This record gives sequence, C-alpha cells and structure tokens, in this order.
Amino acid sequence: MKQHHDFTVVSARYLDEAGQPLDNLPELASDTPRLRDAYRNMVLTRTLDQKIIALQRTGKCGTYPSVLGHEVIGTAIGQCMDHHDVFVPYYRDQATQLIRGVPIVNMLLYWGGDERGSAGWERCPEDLPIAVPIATQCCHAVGIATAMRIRDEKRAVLVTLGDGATSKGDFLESINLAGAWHLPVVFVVANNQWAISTPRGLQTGSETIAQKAISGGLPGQIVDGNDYFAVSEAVDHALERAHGGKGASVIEAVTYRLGDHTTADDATRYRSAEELKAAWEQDGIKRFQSYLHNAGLWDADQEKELQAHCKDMVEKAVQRYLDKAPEPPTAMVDYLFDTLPTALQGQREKLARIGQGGNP
Ligand SMILES: Cc1ncc(C[n+]2csc(CCOP(=O)(O)OP(=O)(O)O)c2C)c(N)n1
Ligand SMILES: [Mg+2]
Repeated sequence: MKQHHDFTVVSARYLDEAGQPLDNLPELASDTPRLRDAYRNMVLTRTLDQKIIALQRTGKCGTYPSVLGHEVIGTAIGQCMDHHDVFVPYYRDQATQLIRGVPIVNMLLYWGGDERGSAGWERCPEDLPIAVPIATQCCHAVGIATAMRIRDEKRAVLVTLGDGATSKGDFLESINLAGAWHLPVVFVVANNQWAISTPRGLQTGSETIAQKAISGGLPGQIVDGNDYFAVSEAVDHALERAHGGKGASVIEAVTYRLGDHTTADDATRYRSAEELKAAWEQDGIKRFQSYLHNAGLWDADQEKELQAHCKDMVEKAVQRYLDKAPEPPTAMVDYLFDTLPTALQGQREKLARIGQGGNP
C-alpha cells in the first residue's frame, strides 16, 4: 500500500479568555492605531446590532440577522483587505461593511427592506451586495477572481460564508475551481456552531471545516474566531498569497452565534442556556478589551467616550433612516432588470397605481 496524502489541519489562538497572550503575538500587535481602530469597530458593530434588533421589535425594521459573536472576525477581515480588493459578503458581515465604508443609514435601509440601502458604497464600489441565498456568493466570488486572473490584476476577492453553507455544492464547486485555476480568492467560513437549528455536529461528517479545502487542493486552517490576532494574521497571510499569485485558501474562524438566528427565530427552543453561557465566556470583544487594558493601550475614560460616540453615531443614522420618505412600491421591480420583462410590466403598472393611492 502506498500512502498518497497525509494532511494536518492547524488551529491558531493567541489570547486566552482573559485576554492574556498565550504565545508571542504576531507583528501586527505593535500597530497600536490598528488595534484601537479594531476595538472601536467592534464596539460600533455591537451597538448598531442592538439598535437594529430594537427597531425590528418595535416594527421599524424587517427581519434581521444579528452579528453578535461575529464582530472580531468581521473587523479583522475589514482591516486586512485593501480597498481595491472585492468583498463578497453574506448576511452577518456588518462589522466588515462598516470598515468598507457602507454608511450605517444604508445598512438600516437595507434591513428595512428599502432598495436604496444597496447603494452608496462609494469607498469600495465593486463590493457585492449581501447574499441571503446560502453559499451562492462563493460562485460569484470565483467568477470575479477569474476575471482578475485573466486581467492579471494584483488584487483579490474575499468571500464569507457560514458553517452550514459549506455543505452546499456552491461552496464545494467553488473551492474546486479556485484550486484548479489558482484563483486569487480567500474563503472565510464563520463557523458559529449553528445553521439555524442544525448544530455543527449534524452538519457534516468532516471533523473540521478547514479540511474541506484539501479536496480542492487549497490550504485550509482553523483560527479562533474570537481572537483578533489569530484571525488578522491568517487573513493577512491568505490575502498576501492571493495578491502574490499563489492562489486561494480557506480559513475556518471558530466562534459562536450568541444571538438568535434572526429576529424571526427563538434559539432557546433548540439550545441550552449552559451552552450559551459558556460561549459568552469566549466573547472576543471582552477578550480584546482586556488585552488592550492590560497592555496599557486603553482606559476607562476612552471606553466611556467610545460608548457615547458609538451611541451617538447610531442614533443619528437611525434618525436619518426614520426620516427618509418611503420608496414607491414600484421599487420592488425597478432594480431587478435592465429592461423589465413583459410579464412584469403589467404588475409594475398596478404597483404604480397603488403608489399613487389608486386601486390596483
Ligand atoms: C439556498 C438557501 N437555502 C436555505 C436558506 C434558508 N437559510 C437561511 S440561513 C440558513 C442557515 C445558514 O447557516 P450558516 O451557513 O451556518 O450561516 P449562519 O446563519 O449560521 O451565519 C438557511 C438554511 C437560504 N437562505 N438559502
Ligand atoms: Mg452557522
């Protein structure tokens, strides 16, 4: 018998639950402005998240997927990407979107069901809108990366997805093509242990998600998704590979979905209070804050100021969102096609009549 392959999957972690370094930190730890900006973005993301949930509960926003527990992953991704790279997000990427320059008011409009929320991404105009259909964004990412390769551009695509999404053909086909064509694309899987009510243990027989990369000929590694240094280092490295023409990679960032799946879900029906409590002990924001405090890079006054600033920013954006006159009902079909198909033209006319207060 000949052994053809023997693979290992490594996992990286730098900070313990109390924010104490377990190892020598990567070089980026000496970049104090980057660390402070990261913490500010994590807190802003969490503040915004809580507010959107409150808006939904009071009938002022549509169904919303909380980002609670994903803030560290999203922040690290946002900081590692160059602005001319292309970000292909799924629906739990608010932390990255903030860094990519998506205005808060647009995020509110999007989740409020207003098409105008998908515009205004001036800073990174090629970033894709949020993908709600599971894993489809992987195929889009591979398509964009193929174009970059053909044009010999020195930039990359970063696509995010959940643990559940890695069971879909779209992901598996995408990693296959990314490996076959050495595409400049980074797949970051936010493994938050749940896909609505399906636990990670039932999702796949694969011991890790990172090892799925090997089937496509890609490197795959695990990082602690609540560890800012571990995620940043892995994403920096994967983007460097992609920019340098060395091809694609997969990062499995392990975290926990601390909230309900969306505001339409009640997670207490399928998971225990003990599990949730244990997950909160791993909270990446608290861990990073403790690290910054211990390193003398953050104090109580800065914290107070930041909390007030984030609240103010969010409140002002919410006001602009609430003050915005609603779109006409025709907006439902106006952004879908360059030329509206005949079958929809009659429906659009009916919508226009409703918009003018008439009968359909
Ligand atoms: C193609 C498709 N099938 C089913 C759904 C319904 N759905 C929405 S979220 C979700 C679970 C996704 O879980 P995961 O990929 O782990 O991401 P998470 O929500 O946990 O971040 C499912 C099945 C969908 N949106 N799209
Ligand atoms: Mg999940």
